Amino acid sequence: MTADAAAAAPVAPDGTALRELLALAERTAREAGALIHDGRPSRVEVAATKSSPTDVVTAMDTASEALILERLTAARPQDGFLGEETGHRAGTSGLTWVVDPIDGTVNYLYGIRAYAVSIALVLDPVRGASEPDPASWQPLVGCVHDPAGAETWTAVRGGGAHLDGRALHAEDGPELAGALVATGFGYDAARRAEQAAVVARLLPRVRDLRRIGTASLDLCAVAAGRVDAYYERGLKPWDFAAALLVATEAGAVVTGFTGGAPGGEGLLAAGPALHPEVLAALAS
Ligand code: LIP
Repeated sequence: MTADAAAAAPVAPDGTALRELLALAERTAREAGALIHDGRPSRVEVAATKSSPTDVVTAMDTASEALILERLTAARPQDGFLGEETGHRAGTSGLTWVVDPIDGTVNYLYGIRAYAVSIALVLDPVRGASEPDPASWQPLVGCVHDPAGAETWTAVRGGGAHLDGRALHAEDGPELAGALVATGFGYDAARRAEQAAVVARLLPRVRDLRRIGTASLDLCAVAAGRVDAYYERGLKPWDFAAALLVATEAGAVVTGFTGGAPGGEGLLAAGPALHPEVLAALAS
């Protein structure tokens, strides 16, 4: 690497090259992906439920997060950790790993081959003992590993997004009537009724809808042009932390439903030309 390139290479506040941190995230995601994919029993049992009887946890969710936590804290004990199954533990570096050990748990439970391991590292400008907030954090590196599809999505802040090493460039997007739009639904019955009403209004106005069941893969699909847009309300930070960076580094626009920062109240990702049309359609 030339001196100019080294000088331009993005680094974390502690001076670590972001590409080195991405390599750690990817290595760990691949190992966890092999655990859940190769070790998937013929009949997956529900180990527990969370927000509702359909919001399930399997033993593999727990095992995957334990492996990821062990690898990341062994390599970087100074960083914070926020995982879907074990919650938040503060660090001292101002950096936090945000982890979904199996995104698409219901797909995994049923044997539907659309689930992923999602690992992101975010800079928390607030820097404190509290959980990092998607409204203020800065994702630095992200890795979404799809073990069933044998695809790995990666991104570095300011360094672009890649699918299996190939650069990703999100398209501008078609007009609304020609758009293939992905979405997802919550685990709460009342919220699902609201979300069904939105679908009923949107479906006649677009090409078609897709419900893949894995937010991280939905966002990566926008980055790769496999869908034209993706929206969902009720996501958790670990669902989108890594794939949000993949989508934005590929050139997609990712906001909330009122145009601000994306988060649990709403996330919309689309190409730059299509994004305002979908935003307006959701607002109406
Ligand atoms: C899932 C998301 C999906 C959403 C599901 C669930 P999980 O995450 O990836 O987009 O529609 O309700 O939240 O629970 O499988 O990690």
